[in-house]
Amino acid sequence: MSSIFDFNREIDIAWCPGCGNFDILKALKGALDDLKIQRDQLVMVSGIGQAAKMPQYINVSFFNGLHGRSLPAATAIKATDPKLTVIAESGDGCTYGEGGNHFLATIRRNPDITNLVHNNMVYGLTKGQASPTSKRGFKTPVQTAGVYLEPFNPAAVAVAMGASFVARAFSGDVDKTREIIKKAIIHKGYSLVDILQPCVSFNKENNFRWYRDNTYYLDESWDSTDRDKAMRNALENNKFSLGVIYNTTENTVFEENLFPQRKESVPLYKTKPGIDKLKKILDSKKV
Ligand SMILES: Cc1ncc(C[n+]2csc(CCOP(=O)(O)OP(=O)(O)O)c2C)c(N)n1
Ligand code: SF4
Repeated sequence: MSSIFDFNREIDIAWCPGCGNFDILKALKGALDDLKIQRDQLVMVSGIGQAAKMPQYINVSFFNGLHGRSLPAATAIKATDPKLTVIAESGDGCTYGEGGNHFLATIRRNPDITNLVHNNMVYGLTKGQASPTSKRGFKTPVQTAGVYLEPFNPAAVAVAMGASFVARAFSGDVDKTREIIKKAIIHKGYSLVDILQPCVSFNKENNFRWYRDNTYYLDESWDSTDRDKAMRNALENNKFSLGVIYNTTENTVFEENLFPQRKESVPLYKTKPGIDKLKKILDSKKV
């Protein structure tokens, strides 16, 4: 199906044939179309990596930041014009490794942005080193005896830090991922969607079959507003749950709490500088 986010010309996509990133691209475009988001209402932001190429394959305005730095840029863009839909999209290494501190700070700030993390449990772009989410024992050309660390648990960290929306998806299920992405975009506040994604070239262990065998969907009766249950669910280490694990609307939204927005609710770049007021303040400090 065509999308307003398609380019009207052939584009060169650098992902390997069979890569899970293609399905995420499909799911995201479908979600944006379903929500009838217009091209001039959306800004995408990414870091560095295979997943971080995503905004370049969608016909939209985007900002490609440094490795791990998509979230502060996305937060600033949203604060500048709160009417925009802002999506930050990157890999597990970029978001939880290089961008780990920004991940924590963004959860605390709770800007109304959507964070899609392509979690392939490996560094794809740099050819297969372990990422923070690589499983214990995962062997790579660098970790030749296998990773000895416990994997980083994004959902548990996000729930523990008080994230307002925490979900997990599997790229192999395009329609279900599309629905989860829609919920994340609609949610007011920071939304994390950790999307399990096979890297067919550099992670032969966590392949499509492995993800199918090691995931299950939360059922209809799941109460995603119960934080204690969400925490226990996120800490489960036998199988990964899929769906919205936790959400709340009780947290203050970052950009709504910014002084200029509270007063005038217009994009920062459109606010008047108030030279008279500034002059008065400066004059009052003169000795
Ligand atoms: C500060 C910094 N450290 C390391 C790198 C090298 N680097 C580029 S991409 C990448 C890994 C990307 O992995 P991930 O975020 O998991 O995305 P994927 O490529 O798997 O989609 C690394 C380590 C860099 N560009 N900048
Ligand atoms: S290296 Fe892995 S993540 Fe990168 S495009 Fe190929 S399959 Fe996808």
